[in-house]
Amino acid sequence: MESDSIQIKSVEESKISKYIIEYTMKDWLNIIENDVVIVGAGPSGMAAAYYLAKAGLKTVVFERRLSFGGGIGGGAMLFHKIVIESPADEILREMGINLVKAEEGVYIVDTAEFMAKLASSAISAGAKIIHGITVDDVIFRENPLRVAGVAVEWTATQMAGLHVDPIFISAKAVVDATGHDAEVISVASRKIPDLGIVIPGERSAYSELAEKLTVENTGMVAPGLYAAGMAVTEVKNLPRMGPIFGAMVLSGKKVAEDIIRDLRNS
Ligand code: 48H
Ligand code: FE2
Repeated sequence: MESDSIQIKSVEESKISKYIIEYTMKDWLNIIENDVVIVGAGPSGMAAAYYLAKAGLKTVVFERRLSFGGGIGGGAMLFHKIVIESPADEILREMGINLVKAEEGVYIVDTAEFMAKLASSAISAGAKIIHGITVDDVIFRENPLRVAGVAVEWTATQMAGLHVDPIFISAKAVVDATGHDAEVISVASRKIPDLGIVIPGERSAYSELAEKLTVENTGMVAPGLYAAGMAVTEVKNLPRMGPIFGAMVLSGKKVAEDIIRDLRNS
């Protein structure tokens, strides 16, 4: 089966395997210690990753699924448009995302473009995004009491229901950007009661109030542990807002600014 038209360099199977294992392990050895670990590659997590990496902080994002965007892809009831309100449009413009003006300060965005360019912006800024990994616990330290990293496991291992111990990843700051369930803060609240985290859960929809409150309440929930995006509404008993995503990227930006400030001061 020879063809003279296309010349593709041939690589042996064993060499392909060797390269994949070698270069994957190089990355894993590099991401064992970080400035910031972000859990979840949804809109808040990726916006946070973009600003943290842009500020020169070593940032890794662990995402359970094999995709980017979290709830963006589902839009509202699977419709492929979402609504963005000012001043979040400035963040999207910075990432080259097209906005269609519906009225003053209100813009419409395509979900596919939003997901792709958010991820591309975070990666180009220097953030590492690793798919197929579930964060199922945190690491903590005493004197002073603080969260110092996360425990990670293959999502596939969890889905198979196998008992496999995780590996540990250290970070100066951990961001829970897991969305409505605030999974990382929940586990820290349950397993480290001394942190004093109480999770009252989110409220029903009140869009006009929800976005402002979510952004304002974004930030540290315990030393070393931060909330962004819908995790904030869950932890602070705030109303949900429905399929408007401005607050998610503004929350990601705010958590990044808080962490940059806190790490500089520590
Ligand atoms: C690894 C995990 C884990 C884990 C979850 O849900 P998301 O899109 O989160 P946000 O907060 O950035 O955005 C919320 C938005 O999508 C939304 O739901 C809105 C605005 N709702 C308003 C309303 O009224 O309903 O993304 C979270 C990501 C997902 O990709 C998950 O797969 C991932 O985090 N994830 N990854 N380890 N333990 N838990
Ligand atoms: Fe939602």
